[in-house]
Amino acid sequence: MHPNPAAQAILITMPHSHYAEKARWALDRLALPYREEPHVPLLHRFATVRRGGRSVPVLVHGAHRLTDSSDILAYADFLHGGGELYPGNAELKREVQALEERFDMELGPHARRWAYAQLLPQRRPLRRVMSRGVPRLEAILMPMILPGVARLIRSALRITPQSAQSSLERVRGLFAEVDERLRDGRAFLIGERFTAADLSFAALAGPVLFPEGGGAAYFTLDEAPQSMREEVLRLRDTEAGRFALRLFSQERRKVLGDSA
Ligand SMILES: N[C@@H](CCC(=O)N[C@@H](CS)C(=O)NCC(=O)O)C(=O)O
Repeated sequence: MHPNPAAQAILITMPHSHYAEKARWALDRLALPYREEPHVPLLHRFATVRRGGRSVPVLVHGAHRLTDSSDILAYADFLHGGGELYPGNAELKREVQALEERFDMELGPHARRWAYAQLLPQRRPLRRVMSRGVPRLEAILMPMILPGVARLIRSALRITPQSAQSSLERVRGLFAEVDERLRDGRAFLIGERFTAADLSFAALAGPVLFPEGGGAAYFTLDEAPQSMREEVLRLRDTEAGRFALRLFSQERRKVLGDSA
């Protein structure tokens, strides 16, 4: 079925989800018109399951349902005419996809686990970020369901002090790998241009960097516990951290003209 580019897309999200930010960044950059439909955790399932998904983000576009952030990036790139987020050169494209997958499988989950371990006890800011822009009824229900949501997140992500610490080590390791890659002074992770690899790294590092300029709802640094703040500042002060923050400030609001 051929996509109907005129139909307005719907992006189902949770306000604080870094995978949702990954998709949002791609849609914004490639100028695909969409309406965002944010939900609080748990209640998001009513919106995702009936669209054939489970987690957020889900993109609904005409008859199309994209239930994974990487599929959304590939789809948006295709609609835009191709070659923007994924290079035309097959070898480079494979490298970009491999890095994107690595960040999806490792950086996303480990950054999230460590961040939740620090932030789940901070109920007031947690409630604020998780309910930004959600339907009114969900915002009203949020204080009642938040304790259960926090328990569910802890058990689903197997959060313990030990697992959180080992996730932090994994994040530091990934940052060190990105530091190494950037050591030759390159401006982007692969090739000469911004690609899905750069976008994925920056978006999925969001929970450990608290970047400004993106579309995800985050705590302010002041609201985080002291030990987390110190670690965030350390990560920001690496090559990889500076690189991600630069992408947020220089690339996040860039909108590419339609190539069609
Ligand atoms: N592979 C998925 C992962 C998305 C993901 O883990 N989303 C989280 C939020 S950051 C989620 O929706 N978790 C709740 C659930 O799975 O129902 C993607 O890239 O879209």
